[in-house]
Amino acid sequence: MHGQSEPDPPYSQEGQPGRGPAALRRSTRVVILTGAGISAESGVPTFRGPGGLWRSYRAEDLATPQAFRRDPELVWQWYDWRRSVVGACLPNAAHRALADMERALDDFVLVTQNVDGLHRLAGSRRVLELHGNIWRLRCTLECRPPWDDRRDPLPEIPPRCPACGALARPDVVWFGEALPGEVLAAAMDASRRCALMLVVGTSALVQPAASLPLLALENGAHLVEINPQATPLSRLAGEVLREPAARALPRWWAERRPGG
Ligand code: BJW
Ligand code: ZN
Repeated sequence: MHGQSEPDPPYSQEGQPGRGPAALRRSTRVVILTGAGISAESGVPTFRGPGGLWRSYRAEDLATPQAFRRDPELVWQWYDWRRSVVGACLPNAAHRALADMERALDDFVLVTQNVDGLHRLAGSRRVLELHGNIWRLRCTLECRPPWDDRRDPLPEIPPRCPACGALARPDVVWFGEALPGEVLAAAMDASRRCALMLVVGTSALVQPAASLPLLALENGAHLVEINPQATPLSRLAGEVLREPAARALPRWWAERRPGG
């Protein structure tokens, strides 16, 4: 699906009729934005849509600072359960294709809204985690930097800061909280600079992540969406693959991998 006014994809100039798209250049500036859908085929539940977490739980009861102040034990039980679910999941072919993309391209930035850590597990080195990481905890009094804790289940609910004994919280971004400033700034900068942005498995409803593709478009980038369902971005994308990520992304990449 090609929007009429979209610029040509960065690879079309080299494409030969009837032979499909040509390879990207190593130097093509690429940004990837991923959401929960990329991990769906690994077994991680998404938030919205069929089987999504927000079908069974209210976001306001669990993913806000108010909810945590009201009932830290309830919030932690939910996160402990989600850690056990994610801990049993492995990266899929879409995560692996992105790790390979990082190795094959010189200017590649992977931005994720996911907190599951599966991109790193697949071999991605540089990942901008906009919404934090479910395997990291932080002290509510901020007496020390956040720390990794992969214990599953956690031995104590709610967990405490090992340094000062205050309540610990998951190092994730809840509704109404600011995203980590440097991470967001780097994601915005990369989005403005890129020639090609791939948006994979996000409903594109949650701000400010959902605005990154708009920054890319404003600066003339080609936008590709991989998602079985339509999103607010679909009509803006120059290319839409209405398929699950683990099928579409490895194929998209294999057809465009430089020198291969
Ligand atoms: C597949 C697939 C397959 C299925 N293959 N695809 C402007 C306008 C309106 C509201 C706001 C605004 N600016 C800010 C707000 C408020 C709010 C917001 O955006 N609300 C909207 C929902 C209305 N934003 C915030 O509050 C943010 N903070 C903020 O802006 O702060 C400002 C501030 C500044 C200074 C000081 C103080 C404040 C924070 C947002 C935090 C989001 N947190 C969560 C939870 C993280 C922790 C946890 O995991 O528990 O992040 S909510 C949840 O949504 C999670 C996700 O990262 C995020 C996005 O979801 P995602 O990834 O898109 O998943 P789904 O489920 O929605 O979609 C999955 C998609 O996959 C679907 O499209 C499927 O079709 C597809 N799919 N299978 C490919 N196999
Ligand atoms: Zn502390």
